[in-house]
Amino acid sequence: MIINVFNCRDLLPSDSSGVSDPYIKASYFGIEDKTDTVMECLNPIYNQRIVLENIEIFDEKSMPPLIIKVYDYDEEPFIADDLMGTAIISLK
Ligand SMILES: [Ca+2]
Repeated sequence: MIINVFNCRDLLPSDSSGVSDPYIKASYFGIEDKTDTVMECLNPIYNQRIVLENIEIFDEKSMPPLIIKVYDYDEEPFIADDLMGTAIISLK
């Protein structure tokens, strides 16, 4: 599965500095990958391709949705990145 990620617009600030460090993670059937992080930006431009390999479809009628999540990268160790938003895309 190939996902072309172009950009985000008008993201909300997640850091106390008033900006975010967003990246996009796509997952399907437990297989996931992400874009690079754009530091300190609320309108990031990615123009990247996420390729999810080794996906096996057995029944097209029961295909799960594609999950796209936007995270704010944080440099603090032992603290998870902040989830900024989720899109659930039906592929049926
Ligand atoms: Ca951050």
